[in-house]
Amino acid sequence: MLISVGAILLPVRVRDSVRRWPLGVAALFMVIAALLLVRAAVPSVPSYYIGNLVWHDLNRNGQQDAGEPGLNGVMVKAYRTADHALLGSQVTQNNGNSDGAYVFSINGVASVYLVFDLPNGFTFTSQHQGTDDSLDSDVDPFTGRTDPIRADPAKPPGQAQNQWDAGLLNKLYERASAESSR
Ligand SMILES: [Ca+2]
Ligand SMILES: [Ca+2]
Repeated sequence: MLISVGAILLPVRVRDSVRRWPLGVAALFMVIAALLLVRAAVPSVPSYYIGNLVWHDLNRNGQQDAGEPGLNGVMVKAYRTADHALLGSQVTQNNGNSDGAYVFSINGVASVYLVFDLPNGFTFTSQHQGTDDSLDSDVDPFTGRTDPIRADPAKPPGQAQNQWDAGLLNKLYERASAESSR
């Protein structure tokens, strides 16, 4: 079927599509703009480091004190909080400054938690003692697990979170100390 548009004769389908295409283009631009806005509104996850110490809590107070040594050879595992997927593992070692050190580099994962494997003869010290997070133990003594750890949005990418430590007690050491003090 042909209709007259001014002096132009066009098929109805062509005429309709010509009339509607500006709306189609506008809608396409709106969709693209909306996608760009959504992308801009969703913050990317900054990279961060988690560390850094497993130590022997000699006086059993749940805090790092002068003279309490780091413990090498302890397995530390990092899991993604969302689905409990294992992201990686570390064995504590001397990092040039201290025994008992570990570090994880986290990229693109919003939240993780750590699990510390107890060596034979050891138990975990009390969790969250005192007011200084850089000196306390962050491990649940019953599960060996930390709370979820997230990047600090106020800090730039590559930030270090070195306050995630684990204090261990040694039953044999405690017994020997108690007997020697009698
Ligand atoms: Ca201590
Ligand atoms: Ca801590």
